[in-house]
Amino acid sequence: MTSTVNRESTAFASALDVIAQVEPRVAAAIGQELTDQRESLKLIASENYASPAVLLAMGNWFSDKYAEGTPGRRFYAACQNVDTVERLAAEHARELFGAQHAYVQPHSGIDANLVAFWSILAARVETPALAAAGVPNVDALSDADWARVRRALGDQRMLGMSLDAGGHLTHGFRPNISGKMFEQSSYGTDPATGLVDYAAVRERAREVRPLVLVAGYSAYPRRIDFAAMREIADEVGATLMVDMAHFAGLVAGRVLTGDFDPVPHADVVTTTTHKSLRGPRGGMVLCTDEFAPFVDRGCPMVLGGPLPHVMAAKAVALAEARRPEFADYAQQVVANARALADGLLRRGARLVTGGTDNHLVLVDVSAYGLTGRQAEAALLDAGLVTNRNSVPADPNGPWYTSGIRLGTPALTTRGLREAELAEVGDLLVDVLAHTRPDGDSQVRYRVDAGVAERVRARAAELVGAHPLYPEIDLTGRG
Ligand code: DSN
Repeated sequence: MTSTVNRESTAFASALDVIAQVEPRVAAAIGQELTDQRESLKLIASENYASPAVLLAMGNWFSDKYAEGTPGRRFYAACQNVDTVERLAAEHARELFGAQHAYVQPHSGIDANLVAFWSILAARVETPALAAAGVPNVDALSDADWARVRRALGDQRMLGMSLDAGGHLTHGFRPNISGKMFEQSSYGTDPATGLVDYAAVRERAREVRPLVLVAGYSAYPRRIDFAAMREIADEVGATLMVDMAHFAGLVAGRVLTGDFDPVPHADVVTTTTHKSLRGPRGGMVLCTDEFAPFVDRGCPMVLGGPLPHVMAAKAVALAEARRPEFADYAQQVVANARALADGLLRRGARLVTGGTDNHLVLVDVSAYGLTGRQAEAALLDAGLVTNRNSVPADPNGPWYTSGIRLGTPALTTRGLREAELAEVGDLLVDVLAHTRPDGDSQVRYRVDAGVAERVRARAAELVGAHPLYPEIDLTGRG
């Protein structure tokens, strides 16, 4: 055992002992979560495993600080150390992504998108209205002018990828506040290929003339041409916003470059920090200088007080992502996703778009007579953790769905490689091909118990060969 092993084991074991003195059931649940994560074969495309340094950066007294405002301009006293970590996180983000400005306070992807939407409204609707009225801020507007500005703010359009094509709820859909802020229109994918058809997006943008054109996805297994999206946005006078929550790690690791890197092309880029970027659970906004003053007002405009302990962890994660080994990781994530897709295709699985060129794969399980909900549950019985997802033109809607979304960021962090991911493809098909709906239920199913047992055992061997957090040994803890 090296001294690093001793240090990290000691840190986590001591933390659990301290927690157990107050509420042992919480300490036990935290310990059990490590055991469960170690034992499961996780294919959830939006999850990962943050490093011990990232995890430890969150468990401290930064949690006790209020820090509304931005570094150097706080509404609370004694924020000098929060300023240090927020500045560090923003600096790492700017350097890593080549962005003009970074705002690291959002607590999640939804929050980051809300900051982006309000910033775009503020920059492109409110500010021109103030200039036209000849006043410096909204407080100086007459009641009649303010009523006009509010109507203008509420009268804007957003164009984003449809949900069943892989778009995200926060891109203007009604169950999310964005769908109540904007009149939403969407673009889909080509029914024959499943790919984004940029000519069709242009056509749609010409019809809709949106204030905001959104590019980005949570279930599209291909790259997006952001240079093409920029051209479309420019043609119709839209602001281009990219939600790179899913693929931020691939941008950071220089797998997505040139036309496929959103940062040089978009006005505003949002992301989470915990998916392929492998940081703490949180969000972030990158933007051009034009939007920076508006983005920096995210708290208190739409965000609650910043979480300084999470900003500290973001700084650590972004520092990690600037290391050369993170680029190797990002390359491997994509190589593993290709191997997984190839393994599935060899066994005759039907994949949306026929494959992948990012970190995720979308399997259409209607080919096995299953809903996504049945497939997800049967795979879980066999020790394979996935999540159901709509496919384009999904007849089963967003709850039952017809798809299973798979991703490789987590398994790649564990160290699995192409041959193992190809075998995971085999295991997935073994289970799906031996699962049947129970009657006409969209929920109940029957899975061949022998197959599920065999797959579970093999899945355990595969992850057992790549221990999760090998540097953390909690055995013998009090
Ligand atoms: N929940 C995330 C995902 O799974 O893709 C996106 O919000």
